[in-house]
Amino acid sequence: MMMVSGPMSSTSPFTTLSPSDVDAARARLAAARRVVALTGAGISAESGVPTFRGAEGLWRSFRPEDLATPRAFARDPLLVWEWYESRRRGMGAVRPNAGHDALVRLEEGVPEFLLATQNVDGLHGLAGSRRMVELHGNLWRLRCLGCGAVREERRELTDLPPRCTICSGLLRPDVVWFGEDLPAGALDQAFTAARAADVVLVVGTSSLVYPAAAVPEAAVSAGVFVVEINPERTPLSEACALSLRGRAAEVLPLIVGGAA
Ligand code: BJW
Ligand code: ZN
Repeated sequence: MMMVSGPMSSTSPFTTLSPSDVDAARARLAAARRVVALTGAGISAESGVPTFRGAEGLWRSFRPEDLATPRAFARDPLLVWEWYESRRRGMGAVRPNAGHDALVRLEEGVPEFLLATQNVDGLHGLAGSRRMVELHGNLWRLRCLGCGAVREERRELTDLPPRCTICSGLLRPDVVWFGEDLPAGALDQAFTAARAADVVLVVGTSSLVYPAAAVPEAAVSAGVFVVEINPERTPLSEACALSLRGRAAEVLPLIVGGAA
């Protein structure tokens, strides 16, 4: 069953993934009663969803301040909507991958579990995750700036910017932009669960965006066993108990087990 061996080709995600670290993570998870997973864009990378930072990231081609702030939306809602609609179209056909699926199996196997995702792509829900909070909202929901109504809309939006059918107010994507507060209940839940967990998994996030990045920091401070899964080093790598340098869709099935 052990797929990890010694040094492989330089492009292999397992190049620096040590078998003993994988074993240690697997043993910790097997014994854990309370587990929290914090995920970021990297877990969806292998489904074909672009990340934000890094060589292929969205912020290489687009400036966040032009597109992902309330001020940008107030200035030019059409421009912002065109960007979001092109991302929605690109994500319409993507499917969860083995990393999302492994977190569903993990949820089913531990008594207390919380998935806190920064992702807005909805792939965790599609995979079957249930005990979940979406810290940065969801791209498939629209929120009215006039009456506050929120509705799910997976169909292509043809008339941009979209308007509310109740009050004709401007609709916005129900996501969290820079400078905006995260859903308070969701963030509190993530902090509380992470501090009380036996194991916290931090998967596919650059650990640069706050306050989400403070969740595993709080767990480390509380003495929790924090495991990072990421092909790259991050500001969290040094502080956590294990940093598994590999791709989520390959490493998560190894440490969770139970894959078909
Ligand atoms: C793989 C992989 C594979 C690749 N497997 N891994 C302190 C200092 C300075 C500023 C701040 C501060 N505290 C707060 C702020 C402000 C700001 C912030 O954090 N800025 C930093 C960038 C410096 N935070 C906010 O504004 C937040 N709100 C807030 O703080 O409110 C209070 C407030 C009120 C008023 C004024 C000021 C503050 C809100 C943050 C909202 C973030 N929104 C976005 C967009 C969502 C909507 C959309 O999609 O359009 O959320 S930005 C973007 O970043 C998105 C992500 O959820 C978020 C995190 O990114 P993530 O997921 O980590 O992705 P990447 O691309 O960064 O990393 C991918 C990782 O995957 C990499 O490490 C790869 O190596 C790895 N990877 N392939 C595993 N196969
Ligand atoms: Zn409305």
